[in-house]
Amino acid sequence: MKQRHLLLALAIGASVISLSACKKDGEAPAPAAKPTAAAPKGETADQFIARVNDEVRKMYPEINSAQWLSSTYINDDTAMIAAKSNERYLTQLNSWIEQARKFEGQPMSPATARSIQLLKLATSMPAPKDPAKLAELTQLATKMEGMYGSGSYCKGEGDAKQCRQLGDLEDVLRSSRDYDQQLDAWQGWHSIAQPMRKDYTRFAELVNEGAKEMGFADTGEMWRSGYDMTPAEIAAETDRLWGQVKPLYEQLHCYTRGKLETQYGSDKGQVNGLLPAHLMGNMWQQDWGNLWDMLEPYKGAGTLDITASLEKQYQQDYTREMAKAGPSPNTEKLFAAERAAQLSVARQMTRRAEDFYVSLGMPKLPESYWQKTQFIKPLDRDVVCHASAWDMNMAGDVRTKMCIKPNEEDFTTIYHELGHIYYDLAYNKQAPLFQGGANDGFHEAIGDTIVLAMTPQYLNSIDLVGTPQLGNEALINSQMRMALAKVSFLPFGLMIDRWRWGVFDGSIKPDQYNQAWWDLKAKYQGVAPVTARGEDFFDAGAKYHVPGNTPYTRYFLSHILQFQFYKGLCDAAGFKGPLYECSFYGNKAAGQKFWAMLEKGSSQPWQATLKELTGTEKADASAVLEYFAPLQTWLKEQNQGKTCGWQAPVAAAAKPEATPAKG
Ligand code: X8Z
Ligand code: ZN
Repeated sequence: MKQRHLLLALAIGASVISLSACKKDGEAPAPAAKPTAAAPKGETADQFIARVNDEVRKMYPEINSAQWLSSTYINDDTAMIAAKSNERYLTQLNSWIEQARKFEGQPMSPATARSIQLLKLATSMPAPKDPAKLAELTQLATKMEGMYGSGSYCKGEGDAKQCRQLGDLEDVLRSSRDYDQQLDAWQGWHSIAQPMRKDYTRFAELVNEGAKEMGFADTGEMWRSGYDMTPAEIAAETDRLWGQVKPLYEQLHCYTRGKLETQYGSDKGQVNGLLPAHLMGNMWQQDWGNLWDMLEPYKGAGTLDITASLEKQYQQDYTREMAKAGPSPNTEKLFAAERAAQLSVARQMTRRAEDFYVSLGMPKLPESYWQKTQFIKPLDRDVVCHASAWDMNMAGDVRTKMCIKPNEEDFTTIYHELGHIYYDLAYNKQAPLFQGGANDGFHEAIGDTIVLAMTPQYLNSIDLVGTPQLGNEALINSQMRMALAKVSFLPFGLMIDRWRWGVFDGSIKPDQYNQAWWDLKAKYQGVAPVTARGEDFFDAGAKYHVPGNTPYTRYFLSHILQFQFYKGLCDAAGFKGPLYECSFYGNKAAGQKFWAMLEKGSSQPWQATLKELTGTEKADASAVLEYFAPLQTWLKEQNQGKTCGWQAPVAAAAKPEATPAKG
C-alpha cells in the first residue's frame, strides 16, 4: 500500500504523504521529542512550505528505518522504537498543520496551496493533540500490526503442539480441496484477530478524536478527502463504478457457485446462494485464482499454469544447490540447499518483473535494492509478510518486503510492488510533499497495469508457459485467469472501507463489528461463513489492512483505473487489435508516457494526470467491460437457465449505500 503523498503516511497508507508504497505508517520525519519551534517571524506561506519540505526530507529516513526494523524484526524493542518515532512524527505533523492555519486567506502560489491541502491529509492515522493519547495511539498501531505479523494458530498440547502462521494456512486454502481442512485453516487464521477487538475499538476512538481536531467529521471523512473532490462525491463515484461492473461480477459469482456445488455437493458448495468463505482458495475471498483446477473453462486449452513453471524452476535450483552440497549431505546442508533455492527463485522472479519495467525504458533497480530487500520469510524471527514497497530516503534507497513463494499470485504481486517502487523513483525529484501518487488508487494501479500486459504471448516469451494457442477456448481460458484475479476482487475492494467508514462514523457500533462485517461481505461479495461468527470474533482484524490501518478504497479505484491506464498505454504503443490481446512489453513510447505520469507525483489533481494519459478526466469502468467482453458473453451462456444472484441478509440489504453523510 502505498499511499499517496509521501511522507507522512503514518499509518500505513496513510494518505498523503506517505511514502512508500505499501508501507505503513509513518513515514515521515521524526523530530526530536519536541516539534520544531514555531514558524520564524514574517515567514510567508511559500517559505513555510519550503521549510516543511526541507524538514520532511531530513526526518524521513529515520522514521522509515524504525518502521522497516519493526516490520522485518518483530519484537518489543523494535515496536517501542517504531511507536516512538511515529509519536514524534505525528506530533510534528500536528504542529505543521497548526502552523499552516495562519496562512489561510493569505496570498500563496498554487503549489503552496496544494501542499497545505496535502499536509492536512498526510496521515491515515490522525492523532489527538493530547500527548498521552497520541502516544497511546502509536503504541496501539504498532501492537496491532505486530499481532497480525506474528499471528499463529496452534493446535494440540505439549509435544504434539503444532503452530501455523498465515503462509502455511494460505497454502492449505490454495492447494487442499478437503472441506474440513480448509475450514480449520480459515477458522484458525481468524482466531488470531480475536484479541485485537478491544484495541481496535480504542484505536477507532483515538483516530476519530484526531480527525475531529483537524476539522473532519470523523476519520472516514478524512480518508475520503484525498481525492480532489468532496468526500460525498468520491463515495458516490465508487458506487457508480461498482454499478458498472456488478453485472460482470454476478455472472462470475454464478458460474463459480455452480462449480463449487459440483465439487462439494449442492449442500456444501454454497450457503443460501452465497459462496462459502473457506472454499474460495483465498483467506479473504478477494482473489479466486487458486480455484483454477475447478474453474478452468476448457481443460488444457492454452495452458497457463504459471505456478507449475515456477515450482519447476525451484526444483531445478534445489537440484543445483544440492549438487553443491556434495554427496550424502546432512540435514543441515539439505536445509541450506532448500533456503538457497527459495531465495534464488524469488530473486529470479523479481528480475523478471524488473525486466518488464526496464523494457519500457525505465532504469534498472539500484544495487542497494538487491542487497536490502527482504525476498523470503526469515526463519529466526517474526516479520510482517504482507507485501510492501519502501522508499527509505527519497534518494534511491528503495526496497520491497515480501515472503515470496514460487506461485502465480506472488509473481504478480512482485510486479505490483515494483510499480510502487518505480513511482517512488520517478517522483523523487518532486518536493517531498508532492512525492505521492496522483491519488492513492494511482499508486496501487501502476504495477497492476503491467500485470494486465502479461499476456500469454509475453508469458511465453519469458518461458513461463508454452506456445500460446489460438482460438476461442484459449481466449476464454486466458480471460478467466485474469478475471479470477481482477473481477473477483472488485466488491472486496469496496466492502472493507464500507465497514470502516461505518465504524468511524458510528453507524457500526463496537458490539456490531462482526455482524456488520459479514452483512457487508454478503451484500457486496455474496460470500458467507459456514459457521456462526458472533461478536466474540473480530474477523475484520484478520485482514492486514485493518490492524495495519491502510485505507482500502485505493484498491477498488486501482482495479478500475488500471484498465484505463492499460488502454491508454496500448494506444500509445500503437496497438490496434482487441484490448485483451495488447502487451506493451518492450514499447518505449508507452514507457515514456507512463514515466511522464509517474514523474508528476501528486503535484496536480489526479483528474489532470489521468487526462494526460488517457484523454479523459473521469474514472470509468468501460475499459474493464471492453477487456472482459468475450468472457462476459461466455459466462452468460454458461449461466443460462440458472438462477443467478443471491439474497443478502436483511440487515445488510436494508443499509443505505455508501452514505458518507457529510461532505
Ligand atoms: O496490499 C496489497 C499489496 C500491497 S499495497 C500487496 N494489495 C491488496 C491486498 O493484498 O489486500 C494488492 C491487492 C489488494
Ligand atoms: Zn500496493
